Amino acid sequence: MNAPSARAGSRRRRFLLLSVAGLLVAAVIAGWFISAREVPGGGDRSRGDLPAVHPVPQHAVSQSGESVPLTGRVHVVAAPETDQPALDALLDVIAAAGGTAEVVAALDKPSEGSSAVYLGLGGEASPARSALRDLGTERPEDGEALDRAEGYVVATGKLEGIPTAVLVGHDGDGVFHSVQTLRQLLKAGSVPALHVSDWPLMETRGVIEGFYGTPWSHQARLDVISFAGRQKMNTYIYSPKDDPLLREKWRDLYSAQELTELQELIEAAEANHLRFTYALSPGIDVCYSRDSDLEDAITKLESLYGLGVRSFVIPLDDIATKVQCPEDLEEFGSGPSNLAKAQAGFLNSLQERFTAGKQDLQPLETVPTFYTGSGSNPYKKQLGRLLDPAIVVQWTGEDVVSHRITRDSAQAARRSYGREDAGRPIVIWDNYPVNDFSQDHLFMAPLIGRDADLYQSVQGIVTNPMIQPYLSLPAIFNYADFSWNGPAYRPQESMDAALAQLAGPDQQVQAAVRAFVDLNQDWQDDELTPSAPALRRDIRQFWSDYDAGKAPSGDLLRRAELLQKLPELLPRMAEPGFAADAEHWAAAAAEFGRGVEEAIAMLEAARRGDSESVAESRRNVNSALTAAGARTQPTLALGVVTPVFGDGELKTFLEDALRRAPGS
Ligand code: LTM
Repeated sequence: MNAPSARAGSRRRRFLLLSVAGLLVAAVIAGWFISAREVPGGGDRSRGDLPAVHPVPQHAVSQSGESVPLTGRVHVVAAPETDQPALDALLDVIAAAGGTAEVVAALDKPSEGSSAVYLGLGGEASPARSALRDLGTERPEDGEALDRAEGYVVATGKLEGIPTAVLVGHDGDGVFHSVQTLRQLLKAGSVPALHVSDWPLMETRGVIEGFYGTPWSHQARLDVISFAGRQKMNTYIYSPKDDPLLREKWRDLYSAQELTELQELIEAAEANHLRFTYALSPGIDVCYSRDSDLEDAITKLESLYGLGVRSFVIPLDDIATKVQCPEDLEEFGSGPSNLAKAQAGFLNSLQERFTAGKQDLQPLETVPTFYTGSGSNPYKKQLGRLLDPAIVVQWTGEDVVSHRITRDSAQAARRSYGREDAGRPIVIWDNYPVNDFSQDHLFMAPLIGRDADLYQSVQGIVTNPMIQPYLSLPAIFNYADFSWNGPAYRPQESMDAALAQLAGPDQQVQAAVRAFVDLNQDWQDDELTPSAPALRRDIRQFWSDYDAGKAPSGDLLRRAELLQKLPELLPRMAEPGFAADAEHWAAAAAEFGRGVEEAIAMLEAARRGDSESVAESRRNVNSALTAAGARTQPTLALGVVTPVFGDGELKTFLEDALRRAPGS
């Protein structure tokens, strides 16, 4: 769907749109020395009193034994080839805990009162793996964790007489992830006695900056990459629709300044164990059979390869659905599947001429022009038959914006883009929480409606976020949780954890963030994301008290007071970018908060028969309504728009109050 039609169709789509005894017996049978409970297969919620970890690990148990303090002297035992970002992250964690780290290649004479952390690969000969064996706490799941890509184990115990934590990864990614888990497990600067065996269920987990509208700033990209890395995602796809050098001017090469910024992003992605995927979208005016266009595409991709990019996608979405140039028409005819023939030829040639000989590239990906639905059509049939089977397809679900994505539908989609006997690997391009088609709205409800076992049908999932990068972080957190361990994903739990992390420790700030997010739940009228549930509850209670002639509970008034403080409280969040992105919505919410307070005062004055106060409050409610309706949010192509909240509950409340107060 192209931008204007996506926008025009926006409002239209609103409508289309385990017993403890049993476990102990099992543990004894297995010879595990554990004191905690666990639900296998990712249901990691009864892990004794271990701190919550997101994404939820496949297996995590608390154990009897000592915790490992990171507050004093800590020997970090790491072989020289240990992944540097993982080592840096570990040193950060120790410093934040108040400890002093000393990095050594082997632990000869640990000083008294010190602790040790082993960090490294899980190969049989590695010091970290030997340390894990020496702890004597290995569990059956460790084998799987250390066999699977990105898997890792975190275990604690005593070695050489000192408290020791061992962090072992299958590969560099796994080593890095183990540190991210450790970071969340600390309790008062110590690692509790535990054993975690973990791995991701989806191979591709990430963010696709793939929306229309103002592209993210360089700093925002760096921040999102760092956030995604901490949440164990592994992919960032650079595909902003309004970067002309990706689409309209796809043939043009980058300037030195642009190359420097791209280089920084590529390095940041590497340092956070993310794949930087570059998306070149030539479909607007490419002539698929013209050699010079193929050469131009190869030259552009080579320029990015030279910078260190090792993953590429050729998105062919939102373009003409038939070939355009005379050469293509002559070569592929004008039938309905001519586009698929032309695109398959172009992509296969890129695969042969650009990919061939480069051993370090990820499989090439594409977004077909028909990227939705699981049914077949002449285009998909032809593409499935002709396109190199190694090329991965990105797919958005049954719709462009898919409210539900099921395992069966993804299976059918795999088949529809593949050869008759075999499906094709697909990555879900998930159009949530993207708001380019509704730029006056924010979509901040937790990710819902995706089958927990989707990982069995797809290679991965990437979220297409909102134009506001920092307001997209909660959803990105949800996607990280869902894609790592779908069966353990609980939308609200994940969202609560995300908001707590982004807000930081201040309780008042946390309450402000929750109140703000509550106002922005409504995802195109989806029944699983009801609009402003907490506000609605307070409003309902208010009117019920009012109609019964009772004194109101005060919840609505407290909420109104909190909304008025949003512009002051949101900038105190641990993540300052959130407040900057939210600025105009927060200001409008504050005006609505003022209006609600005035409306309550107006209704109380009316009860007392104080007509002068009613009149004054009425004026104030009206001025709040006008101020809240101001056009303040700049957009790229739509001018300045009014920030809108959910289904307009605040506005409706004020209008109802004005109508019900005498003298209207
Ligand atoms: O979804 C795809 C493959 N393409 C575009 C996106 O760029 C856009 O962000 C979304 C939402 O408007 N719709 C699309 O069609």
